[in-house]
Amino acid sequence: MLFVPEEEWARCSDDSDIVLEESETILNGGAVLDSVVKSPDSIVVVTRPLSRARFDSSVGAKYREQPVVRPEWVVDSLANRRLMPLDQYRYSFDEKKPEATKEPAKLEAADPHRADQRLVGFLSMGARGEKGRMGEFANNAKVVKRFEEAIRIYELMQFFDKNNAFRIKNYRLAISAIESLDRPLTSAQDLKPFGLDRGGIAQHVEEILQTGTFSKLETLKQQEMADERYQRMTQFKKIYGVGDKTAYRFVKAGYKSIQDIVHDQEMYASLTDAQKQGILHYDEWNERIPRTEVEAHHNFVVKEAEAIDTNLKVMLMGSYRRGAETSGDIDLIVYTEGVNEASQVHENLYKLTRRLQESGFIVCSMTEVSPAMHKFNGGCKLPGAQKCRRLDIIGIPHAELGASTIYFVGNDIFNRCLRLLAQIKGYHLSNKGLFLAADKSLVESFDERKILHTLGLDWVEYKHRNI
Ligand code: 8DG
Ligand code: MG
Repeated sequence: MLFVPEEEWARCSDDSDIVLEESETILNGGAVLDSVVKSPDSIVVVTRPLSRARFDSSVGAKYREQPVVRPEWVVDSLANRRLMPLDQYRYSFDEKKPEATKEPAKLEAADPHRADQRLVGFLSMGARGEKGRMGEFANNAKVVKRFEEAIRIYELMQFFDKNNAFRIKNYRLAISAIESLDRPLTSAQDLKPFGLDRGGIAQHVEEILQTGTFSKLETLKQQEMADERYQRMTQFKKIYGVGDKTAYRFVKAGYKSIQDIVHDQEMYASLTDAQKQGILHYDEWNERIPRTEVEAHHNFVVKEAEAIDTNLKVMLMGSYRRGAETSGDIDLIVYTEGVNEASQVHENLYKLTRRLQESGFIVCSMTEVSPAMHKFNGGCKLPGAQKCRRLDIIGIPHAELGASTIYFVGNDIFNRCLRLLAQIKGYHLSNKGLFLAADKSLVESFDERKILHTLGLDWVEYKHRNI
């Protein structure tokens, strides 16, 4: 069972955080791990067959009034990056089947509506499939894009004027409805099943479809341009390590520029090390890094690693591995062939980090550099280069190469879908490996293909993991 706090789903639209991990398995051998449940308003997702009696005796008292849905809702919400309308996904409790099975769920006869099969389809070719439909669904995409833009501006305004919550919710509902349509949008009448064929949303849909323009959005854009506070929010949120709350603190304090933050000694002292570095490297860290430069950084680290130990391997991960022309940062995995013991793994990462610091390549660090370190987050510069780039390194046991690669190649939506698929099938997937959910025994951690295969997937090319 998963618990998905509704407000977290509401935030999916800005792609900042879909918190499936944070609200993971609650029913664990019959014990309810209440502390994991973030909010009693959560939507309850039943991932294994469950009887009403079992539900009532475990979490029913707290969640009786909350929507209980099938995992297809999560699948479709992740695929669309939107909170889908709940009605068509309601869970009907299974009174016959026992739910406590120690075996991973077996695939039954093909049923295109089953969540696991839909996930397999989505993960194997979902991204390509969706893109292929874009032409035919151009009007749907056009309306969604305009509504998304309106939501973005309303969300900015929301910090200063709380009157827009219902508008944001209405636009989100409309987007969910449009994205769940299985045919091209031709008029607001198509949204009748969702009760959106009348009222403001219907008018906006008609206007966009008939004229290609959206006058409300134009007004909102003008309001955004006219109000400096909104622009400052956007500017401050681009500081590495700064989220909505801190950005709002800066705007409320009256800062107009990044320099204003630095000049307020008290405020500056209250910031985290990462935020301070984010301020220092504001321009550089907001720039995308060309693919060839990512490769140059990798080559540099590989040479330094070889100088320490020829068995110390460095692999590029992240968006680079998914074929991106530019990357936001440089993501590296480091392991030593045949080394799996944690203390040794940490020690080797430490040796490499120290060497990179001494050579002047690493110029700043946001994590403690010590013989117990398991990751490094900081900044680096190639010899003779002007620009500092963001660098993330994780040190892993060799035996976990496959699971770590899946995790660090991403993207995060691909990972979340994969973890959900694992859960539906009675497994638990993390960056450490694929485990049986029932007894936590390891199924596979080294071989990426085997992990995918166990979950019912053929090999998924990295470039097809941009979902
Ligand atoms: P970019 O740097 O070019 O912007 O894209 P990226 O390489 O895909 O993103 P990243 O922020 O560098 O993260 C690398 C991978 O880590 C990402 O593709 C998937 C994995 N990852 C998760 N969950 C999360 C998460 O919550 N935050 C981040 N930053 N990465 C995550 O699976
Ligand atoms: Mg990256």
